[in-house]
Amino acid sequence: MKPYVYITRKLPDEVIKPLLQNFNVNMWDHDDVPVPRDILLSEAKKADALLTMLSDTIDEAILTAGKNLKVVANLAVGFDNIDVKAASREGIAVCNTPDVLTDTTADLTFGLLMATARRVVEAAEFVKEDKWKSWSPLLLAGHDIHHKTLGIVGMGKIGETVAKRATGFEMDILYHNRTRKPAAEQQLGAVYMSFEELVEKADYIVCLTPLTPETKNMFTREVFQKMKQSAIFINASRGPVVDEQALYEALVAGEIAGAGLDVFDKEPIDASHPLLKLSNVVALPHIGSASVETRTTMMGLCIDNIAAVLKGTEPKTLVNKDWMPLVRA
Ligand code: 8YV
Repeated sequence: MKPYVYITRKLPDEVIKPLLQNFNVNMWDHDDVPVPRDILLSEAKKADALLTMLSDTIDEAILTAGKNLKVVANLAVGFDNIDVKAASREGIAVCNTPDVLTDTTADLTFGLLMATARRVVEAAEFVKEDKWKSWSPLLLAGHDIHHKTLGIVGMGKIGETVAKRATGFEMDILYHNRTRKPAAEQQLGAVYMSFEELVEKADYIVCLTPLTPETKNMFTREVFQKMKQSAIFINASRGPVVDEQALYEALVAGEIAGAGLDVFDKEPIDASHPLLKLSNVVALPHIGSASVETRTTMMGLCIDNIAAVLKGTEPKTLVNKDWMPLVRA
């Protein structure tokens, strides 16, 4: 019997083709809703491999139920939806999609910063809604990006690539990270500082840190109050890194000038959410890595990782470096 691969979202035929020769493949065939928990659980019980998305919670219950499960390949660089420790304990490889999405996510992050600072979305709606009746000097005037100070919180690969983009705009670059990044300091002139100092000094604060117990809710009301009143906050990492209520209150109180958000506490965010009512908020549906080229490459990488593990070899992008495949009956 061929090993069984379950994919939690419909992927294009040409992407899954390489799997079909050696594996039985089944997919959750509805683009508009994530796979329900009970179906995920029953599929995990049968599957040798799962190809998952960020919206699938792959917790201990799913992992221990997967008696044949050998690999979970997540279509994302982040893996905060997966209990990696439990996976290691169960001998299940966890794979992600780093590197291939770095440039694309940095492009979107920088674009979101530009859109928010220069009020691009508001201005585009203004034209389409037939509100453009005359010209005035400060009509939809935003703020400059060039020569301003960019503060990057989370200087991983995406953070460094955003910093690279910023050098083209002759920005001063500040960063905060768990570890110092000598290459970014030497090559991009990025200046390391504490989180507290960074949020006070930066004109634009870009959050790119992974979601961990340490980063959860790190942007509190107090943090927003420390920012300049002209500051713009960009989040392209994970929603729960921010206290969303605090962000809303800071925006309404004029403690910061705007926010560009690609991620939210609860995704998809409800359209009635108060944050979405604010004209100085640009909201996107978590599209950081969403270019056709990059998503196709990410899907291919997941497929390659699954094929590698099911063949008994090491996958290209393994998260749990302590993974030891169990010999399963
Ligand atoms: C994912 C992301 O594509 O890679 C990540 O961690 O957040 C995005 O690039 C998206 O979450 C879909 O799973």
